[in-house]
Amino acid sequence: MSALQRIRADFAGKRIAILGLGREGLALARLFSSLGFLLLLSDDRPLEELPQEVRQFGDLGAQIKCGGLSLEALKCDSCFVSPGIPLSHPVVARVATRGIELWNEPRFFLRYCPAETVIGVTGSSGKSTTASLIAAALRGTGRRVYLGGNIGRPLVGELAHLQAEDAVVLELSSFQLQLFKESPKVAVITNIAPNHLDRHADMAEYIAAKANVFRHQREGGAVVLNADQEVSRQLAACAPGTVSWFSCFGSVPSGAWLKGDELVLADGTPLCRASELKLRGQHNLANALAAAAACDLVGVPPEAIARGLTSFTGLPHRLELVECIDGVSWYNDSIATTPERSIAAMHAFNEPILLLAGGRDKHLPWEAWAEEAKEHALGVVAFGEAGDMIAALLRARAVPVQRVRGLRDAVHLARNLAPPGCVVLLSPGCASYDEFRDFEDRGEAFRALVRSLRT
Ligand code: UMA
Repeated sequence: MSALQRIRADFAGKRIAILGLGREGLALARLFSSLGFLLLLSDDRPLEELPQEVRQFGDLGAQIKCGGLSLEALKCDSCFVSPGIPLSHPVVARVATRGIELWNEPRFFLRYCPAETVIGVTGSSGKSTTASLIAAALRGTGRRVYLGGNIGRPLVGELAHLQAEDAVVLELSSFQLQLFKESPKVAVITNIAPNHLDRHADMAEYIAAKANVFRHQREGGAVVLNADQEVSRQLAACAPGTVSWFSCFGSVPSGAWLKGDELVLADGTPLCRASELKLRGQHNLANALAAAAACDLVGVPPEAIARGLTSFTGLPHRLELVECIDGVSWYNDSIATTPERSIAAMHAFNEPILLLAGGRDKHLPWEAWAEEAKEHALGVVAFGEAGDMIAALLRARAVPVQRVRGLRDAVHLARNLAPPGCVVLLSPGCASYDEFRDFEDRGEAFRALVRSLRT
């Protein structure tokens, strides 16, 4: 049976609620609507603020309830929840207590995906880069590769085209993994550090969600873990399949590690030199090793792994060089929505750094970040909701800091403060939602602001 036939059979006669009409919700609505299912589409935002496409589903017979998630969901048989909606949302919580099964787009995709090679990548940071590196190496083998998930591309729409011999690389967030009852055959956890503690009850719940990427694996499953982190090493104990490792600091029994300046497989097979990678920073070395270990597990030859790693030039909003103006290099690292990631970004430069930090804090610890800023930054411009908190921490350590309102003011002040030879680094350590739609919107605004400095 094809994937679509299986979906038709499993969901026959069921009424489906889709809560949250963003990228995932709309992709699901397209699929289910094309298969003729009865749909309820609902969102907390009013209809006027949602894409025009939502109305078209109404014309096709879907029930549309916007301006508040609808309790009509309680009358449905299956409920799909967008990752942006907390499971503690009163409507979602009521649906769950009613015993209605909660799904999300990647969980559903995984259930029906016909591809034999599926690699799920999660972690607190580096997931998109690692997933992209794996996809680049796999493409080098001539296979058709689908890269999607949290990286911004729901893949349910591809279920009709996917073949058993295709490869899928799926980036997965803790919000998505929370609902998983199956795991991809090959899983990667890049690292674990505090993140999203405004959404998860505590670190234990966050780690448990991440562990779903391998916890439900069956025989033949494998997970790649970070040997350099105690919290990751501990996860090996609950792996049902085999465990492979990556390390920047020592050899590993299987997987990939950094031997001097060379990335090698566990058996000593050389891949490439660290200096051949086009990505900056120690954290990207770790991402490359994680990708190499995953590729090795699915049989990508070492030459193809090396080609993938050394040809990849990076993703937007991740240590992305925007402009060099009057000897100052402006970098967009808007993806850094945690202090931990902002620290990793500071470590990627030898040049003096003027750091732009702030936005909406996610209830994360900032002490270590402030110590690193003292070490690595010649100054900080603090902006957004968290600006006062950040400024206070830095002043207590005598780090030069100036507080401004938003990103626009931060860029204009940085223009005046940054000496030639310096890097201005937007690596905010916070979520963007106080000022922007998401980190991409913030990164694009930053690019535009920086480019406007030229005129
Ligand atoms: N909504 C409600 N009520 C709420 C919250 C949201 O109705 O309480 C509605 C919103 O009004 C919106 C809809 O839900 O219309 C969809 O919101 P969403 O944010 O879940 O949106 P999607 O466009 O489906 O994007 C999601 C992921 N978003 C989040 O996890 C918040 C995207 O990850 C992902 O790329 C996309 O699915 C495809 O899988 C973004 C992200 O920030 C980039 N991820 C976090 C991260 O990487 O740290 C986890």
